[in-house]
Amino acid sequence: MREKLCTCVFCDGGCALRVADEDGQLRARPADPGFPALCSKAHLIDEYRLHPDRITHPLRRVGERGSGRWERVSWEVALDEIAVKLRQVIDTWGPEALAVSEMPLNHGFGGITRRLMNGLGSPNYITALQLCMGNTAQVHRAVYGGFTLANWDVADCVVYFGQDRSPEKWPAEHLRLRAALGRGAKLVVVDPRETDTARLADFHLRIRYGTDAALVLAWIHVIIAEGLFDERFVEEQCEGFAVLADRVRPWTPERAADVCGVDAALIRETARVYASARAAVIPWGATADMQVNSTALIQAQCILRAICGFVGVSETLPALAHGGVTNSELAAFELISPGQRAKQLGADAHPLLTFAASARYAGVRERLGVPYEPDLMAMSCAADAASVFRAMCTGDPYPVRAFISAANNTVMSYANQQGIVEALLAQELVVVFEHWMTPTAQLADYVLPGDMWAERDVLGKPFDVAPVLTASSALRVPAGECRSWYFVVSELARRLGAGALFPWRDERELYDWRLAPLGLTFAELEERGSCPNGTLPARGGFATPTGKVELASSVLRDLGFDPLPNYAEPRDLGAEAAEAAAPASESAAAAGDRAADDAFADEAAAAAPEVGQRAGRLYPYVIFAGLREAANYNTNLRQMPSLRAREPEPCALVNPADVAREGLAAGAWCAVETAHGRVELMVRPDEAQPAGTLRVPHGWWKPERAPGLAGGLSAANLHGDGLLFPDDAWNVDAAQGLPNLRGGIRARILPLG
Ligand SMILES: Nc1nc2c(c(=O)[nH]1)N[C@H]1C(S)=C(S)[C@@H](COP(=O)(O)OP(=O)(O)OC[C@H]3O[C@@H](n4cnc5c(=O)[nH]c(N)nc54)[C@H](O)[C@@H]3O)O[C@H]1N2
Ligand SMILES: Nc1nc2c(c(=O)[nH]1)N[C@H]1C(S)=C(S)[C@@H](COP(=O)(O)OP(=O)(O)OC[C@H]3O[C@@H](n4cnc5c(=O)[nH]c(N)nc54)[C@H](O)[C@@H]3O)O[C@H]1N2
Ligand code: SF4
Ligand SMILES: [Mo]
Repeated sequence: MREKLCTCVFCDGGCALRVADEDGQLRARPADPGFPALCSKAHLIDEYRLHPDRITHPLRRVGERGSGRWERVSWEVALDEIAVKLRQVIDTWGPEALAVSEMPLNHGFGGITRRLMNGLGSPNYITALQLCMGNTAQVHRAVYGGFTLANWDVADCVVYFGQDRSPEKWPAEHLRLRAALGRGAKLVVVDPRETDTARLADFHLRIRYGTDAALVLAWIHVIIAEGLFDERFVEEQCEGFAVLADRVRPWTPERAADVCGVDAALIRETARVYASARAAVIPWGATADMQVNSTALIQAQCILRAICGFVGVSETLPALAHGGVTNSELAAFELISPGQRAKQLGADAHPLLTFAASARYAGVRERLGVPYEPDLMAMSCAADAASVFRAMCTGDPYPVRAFISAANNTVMSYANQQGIVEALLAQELVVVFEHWMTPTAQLADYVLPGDMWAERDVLGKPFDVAPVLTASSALRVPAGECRSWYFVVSELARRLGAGALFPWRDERELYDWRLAPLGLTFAELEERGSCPNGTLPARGGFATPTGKVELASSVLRDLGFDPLPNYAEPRDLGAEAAEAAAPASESAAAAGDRAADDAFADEAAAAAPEVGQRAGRLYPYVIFAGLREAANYNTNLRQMPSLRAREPEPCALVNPADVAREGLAAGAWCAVETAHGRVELMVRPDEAQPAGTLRVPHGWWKPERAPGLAGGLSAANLHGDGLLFPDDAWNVDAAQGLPNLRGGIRARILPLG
């Protein structure tokens, strides 16, 4: 095999690699020697491919769903039977009774799943990407008409909300951050934890979990009050400045200091640092995505960039792609009828990511001559996940009876894991496209074996906003009978009478068709590695309904929401109800225990005075899910021996003062309980974790444990962070419908014998 260029997707870092086969060993190097972004996981291609647990042929369930027993079937049999059942469901309940959750980054194909669903008439598409960047893109769109990206090459001030980058966690951005700091850029980190990244910061604001929106409102207050904004940009390009100024007037640094637990003088100083930078950036980060105030926070960040004049300077607003066929064009949204769009689940209550919001941009498309319906970051036309799971369980407002999970461990990648399990159990058909017998696959009727990134050719980044197209070449043949998602979708389409939607014999033919407008073939792109994509001509103005940067969003207003950002205190109604209902004696006993510990609590508070959290008596700790681990990726990679040795058990990070106060011990097992659920974790004392708060890890299940419901879905029912967080209306961002996993929810921690 000669050296090939490819893109690693062992995580969503998407590092560009140059891989050679040296005596049977694959050797991965950074594609650009001058930019050594790659982590240790990139070298595990064969360990992953040839892992004995990998599913390498189609499986059909034997016995009850979730019993953990399977038989091998041929692709023909599996696809025939799935198509027959899908046809039955669609004919009985309508196409909207089919829901899909997928992660296109993982299987390498954007657009094709939507193309089939649009052709069949189902609007009920969800993805875990909704919780991660996809929703950010929709808020950016409401403010600017597009999704801004930090321009690291010019940045002289970086503001991070919780991002913790390292050589093993998004190395490319870590390198860019290091380079910016090397040039003298200032770093402001807003994070309750003292992370490695926070240690590099000029200013570390140890904010109370879930209160970031209040901080940004105060920054805007200072910037307007002190006249630090870009008057010309505001005057010429923005609309809504007067109402914005009214909104932030009460948000003095003193008020935000009370809410956020950050010193008012520090809030003032950092506002000035940001506004007086030449080229400040607020790079995208997942922390803003999973809060009850997510829309308000992201909107306030967008406003900050705009009024300080950074849009188009350090914050790039890419034009929509048009040339090589984008995912949105491939998805062919014109195929789904208005009547079927209107049935999209959750769009009435939580419209921002749905067809209902997309419709608000029809006039913009006409004005700017956009020839297709942009599905910005694949997230402008999605259903509300919690509403889909509810309809799967209850049939309300109508039945959803068939579910496909494609390259997504659905059970573990939203809130309310218990509800998702119930939703899958209530289906007539569950199909999972996977590498492993994940907790989700354990609840399937058919598990279909997918190829992995080093076994397929991928035409990369044909997003609507991607300025480049990349080719990633297969390094090995697929293990066993593993096949691509294109094979599965096109074969199902053929069996469902929608074969005309997929006239391409295989993915390479599809890529040639997508590249034809650029006069390129996929083979030619493979030689080059990448090429620029075409873009729509700039016609002036922003792609918002008013053509301006909308500081007060007309889209949010028309959808029935506050057009301006505001801050609402995150609540835990479950914990509050439990505390109100607890017998006085129990509360008194709990209070008594704690009174005895008051000296200790004071000490802990003194150790981290700026991060005091507001918590109740039964559930005294504020929790957040996250702080990614170097040795795994979301719910994946825990079956890889070399990685598991580095991170063998799921750990709660607990401040040492709290470890002592709760009678816990390092390395001992504890239970973390919220009013919604319970998990078991190993105690890891951690000075960096503020007193009164707990970090619970994301995505832990144990592939070595017994599969099936009786075995607790390989310990997913023991460790999954989604067990702790409800998806009830009070714990989601109202406009987006997405759950809060970042503060607000409270927990208690108990030693386990
Ligand atoms: N090795 C490895 N790398 C990964 C991943 C992985 O699983 N493994 N996952 C990738 C993915 S999908 C993502 S999205 C990124 C996520 O990476 P990050 O954006 O770094 O997010 P997390 O690691 O979840 O959490 C980071 C910080 O957010 C802080 N935080 C929590 N709640 C709040 C809050 O309310 N406000 C503020 N200001 N801070 C808060 C936490 O204290 C924590 O320090 O990492 C990516 N990189
Ligand atoms: N409860 C909770 N939910 C969350 C988060 C959280 O912190 N807590 N984080 C959110 C975030 S930031 C993100 S990015 C998303 C992540 O959502 P996803 O990226 O969907 O991540 P996983 O849930 O780990 O599911 C990925 C699954 O795809 C499989 N897979 C990987 N590569 C391939 C492939 O090439 N082909 C096939 N067929 N399968 C493949 C893996 O085996 C794994 O089971 O989850 C979000 N959801
Ligand atoms: S950070 Fe590591 S695992 Fe993620 S894409 Fe880059 S090399 Fe692959
Ligand atoms: Mo993510």
